[in-house]
Amino acid sequence: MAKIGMDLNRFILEEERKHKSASGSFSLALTAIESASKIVSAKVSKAGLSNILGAADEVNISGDDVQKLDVLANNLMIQHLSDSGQFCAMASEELEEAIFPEKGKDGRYVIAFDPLDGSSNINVNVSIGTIFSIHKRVNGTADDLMQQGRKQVAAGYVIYGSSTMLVYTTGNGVNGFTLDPSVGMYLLSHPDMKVPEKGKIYSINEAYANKWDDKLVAYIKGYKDKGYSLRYIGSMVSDVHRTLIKGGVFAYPADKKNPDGKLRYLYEASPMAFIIENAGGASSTGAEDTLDVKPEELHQRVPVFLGSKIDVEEMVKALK
Ligand code: AHM
Ligand code: MG
Repeated sequence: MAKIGMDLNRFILEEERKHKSASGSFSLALTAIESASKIVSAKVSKAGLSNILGAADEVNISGDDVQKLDVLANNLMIQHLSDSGQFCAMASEELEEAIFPEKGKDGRYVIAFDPLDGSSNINVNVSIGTIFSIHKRVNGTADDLMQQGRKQVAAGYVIYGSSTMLVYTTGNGVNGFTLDPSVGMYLLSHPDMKVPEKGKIYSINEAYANKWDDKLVAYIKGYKDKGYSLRYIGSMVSDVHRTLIKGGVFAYPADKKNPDGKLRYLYEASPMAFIIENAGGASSTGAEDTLDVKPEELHQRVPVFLGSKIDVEEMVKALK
């Protein structure tokens, strides 16, 4: 097992060496995400100062407003991913259509990402994150983004929290790296992460209970009777990160107003499911394993239930 404190770049290279046929292309793809996320992290940590700095520092000469952080994160991701030349197609929560970077014409991968998930939390200083999902190129069209979650070659997130962490999997265990801001390096802090088989926390926006179906209302009441705690940040990366470490269930179900829930498949539900399942947990839409969904639209929504294997399986069974 890799040693605690190992630098992410070395970790990526050592992983690459395990695959005899690796060309280095995949490592370059991951490194592009790493560099973009470091810049986003620096910007997020100064978010509270943007009004102050904006006047002197960040308003451009034509007098345009300081760029909103989610737009900035999106631009940074696009720039770094495009420059890497490894991606032939990209989809972002911020863009209606897929984009095809000129430099990535022969890129071997496609990527979907949410540059700054939970961005409504920026103003209240709550942790937010970047989520990404990588698949292999098939024929170089936007259809390559419409692959089942199970076919991901990598998925991960960066959480901009009390510290910045990058957590990712290539389908062979989940590893977490903490950014040491003094040296600007991600260091292995959470090797081989595992979701506890069962937890004591449920995480759902209970304010929508009057739009849920009766089975869900009854099931959540059961958690209270069993002594579970409720934790809901309203920032998926933070809620999933806590679920990965402490166990329990994170859910964003369908309700009477949103028959498919709120969260998007390509860059929210699918990568998080890949991470959680690779850490020994479970993930479901209520109807099937999240990783079996074959998406049909770029911004398709799906209901989400994920977390500890026993908790998720019991919940999904009870809701059927
Ligand atoms: P966003 O992509 O517009 O930021 O919305 C996604 C966020 C998730 O991070 C979070 O799980 C969810 O919205 C919270 O929604 P709600 O406020 O309805 O509970
Ligand atoms: Mg989002």
